[in-house]
Amino acid sequence: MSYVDEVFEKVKAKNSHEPEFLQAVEEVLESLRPVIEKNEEKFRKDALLERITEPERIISFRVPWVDDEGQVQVNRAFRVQFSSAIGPYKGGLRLHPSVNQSIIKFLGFEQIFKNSLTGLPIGGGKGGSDFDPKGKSDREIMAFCQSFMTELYKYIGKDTDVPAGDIGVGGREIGFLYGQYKRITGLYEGVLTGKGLTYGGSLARTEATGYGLLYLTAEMLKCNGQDIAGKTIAVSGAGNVAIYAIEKAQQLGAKPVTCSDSTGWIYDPEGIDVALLKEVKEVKRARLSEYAAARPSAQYQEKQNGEHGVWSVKCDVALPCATQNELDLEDAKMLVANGCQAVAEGANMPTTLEATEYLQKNGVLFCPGKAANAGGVATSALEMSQNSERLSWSFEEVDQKLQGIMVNIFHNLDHAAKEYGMEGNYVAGANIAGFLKVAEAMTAQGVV
Ligand code: NDP
Ligand code: 2IT
Repeated sequence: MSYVDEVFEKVKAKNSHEPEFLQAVEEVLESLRPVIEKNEEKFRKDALLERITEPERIISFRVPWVDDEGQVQVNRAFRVQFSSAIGPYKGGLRLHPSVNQSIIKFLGFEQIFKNSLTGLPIGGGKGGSDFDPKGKSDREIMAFCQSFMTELYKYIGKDTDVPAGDIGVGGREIGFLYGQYKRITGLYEGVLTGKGLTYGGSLARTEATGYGLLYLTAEMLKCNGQDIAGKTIAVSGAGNVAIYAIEKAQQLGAKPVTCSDSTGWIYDPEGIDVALLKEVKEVKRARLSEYAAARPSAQYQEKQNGEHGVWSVKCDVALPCATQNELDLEDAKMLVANGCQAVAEGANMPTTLEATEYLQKNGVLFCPGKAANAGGVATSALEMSQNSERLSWSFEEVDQKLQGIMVNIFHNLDHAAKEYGMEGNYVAGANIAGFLKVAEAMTAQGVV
């Protein structure tokens, strides 16, 4: 059996109850075949793939907090410190009822390669809890965040592990988490990114993931003889990534016509009104039905299982920006039938393996999340740099660095795909380019 197959069998046996983690590992290992085959005995002897697929550390803990009725609630929380080969653990915190160890491990595993692709010195980690922020008061959110940090602070620090936001964690939550870290430790340090601008945050971090997604998508189209300007875009999600993807798409002359949340989706043929979307989702924290109520051109559909949602809309480019496995094979068929030419993942692993394969086989340009959404974590690393030098850079300076990083990422994965004889396979290119740096660092540092 090849070393790659051997390791995947072991990973499956050890983690049979973690489907999302296995999905992420399968995709990466498949891509790495040509790299591993070149030097199979060395990789096997060093157990490099066994090490890279096993987290350095998983911390799991309970989070007790008191709700507004005086009732004690208990949630389960995780921090997976996956790989510190190229820098301190770095990755977001997710608050969503679906969070479990499989989800946090898949996210932490993806983060290793994503962070490597940014070219910046950050290792891979991820955390979160099954706490549901929906419908909670600000006081309840604060109570949860303070209790969460009261355990988490023991394992993080500006040079060891630097969490940030993800689903359900934005500026409000990062503020509460930061305040509690500072109170317990007495340290005013860059232990979290995505901070507010008054206490060490970076300009353009809020926009970075969505903007970065568009910078990369524009470059991918350009290198394939196309222009982002004039393209009709289907976007899913209505959170941090989706909102700023829509904003940047419009600035680049494209027309995003959809967005979605956990209750339904919007088709707005005149183009999404970003100011209204921000008002509904960022300020009021309301449902998308409120967007439709305020906008005559928009149609709202309740979410229904088995329907294609935003992927049923005719578009040139699709940007899934909500959550994992939200674009399946049937959705992919619909996109292809409707003439979609490119898919770039704003979310982490939003496209199933079958859907990815179908899109690639049908000539759709496909950029995986670990490359396409790396602008968020890259700008987090820029926030860490600013905190270290106790200076803050202008919006333009950060935005320009972000653009450079995204263009560079695309060329690196394009180059890696070509070098290994898989031209145009950006999934393989991203996994290979991300892996090579981490593998070299691991080898150099010996058996740790
Ligand atoms: P947010 O919490 O800001 O937004 C998530 C959006 O997706 C919301 O509109 C949410 O609906 C919608 N959604 C629909 N279905 C689901 C579901 N089943 N589970 C969770 N959300 C759902 O998160 P982000 O925009 O930050 O994250 C979106 C994706 O992008 C995630 O995959 C995340 O891992 C990834 N990502 C985020 C980065 C960042 O910097 N924030 C960086 C890189 C990747 P509703 O409004 O009803 O809650
Ligand atoms: O998935 C991701 O890359 C993020 N949620 C951002 C992580 C970070 O540390 O900024």
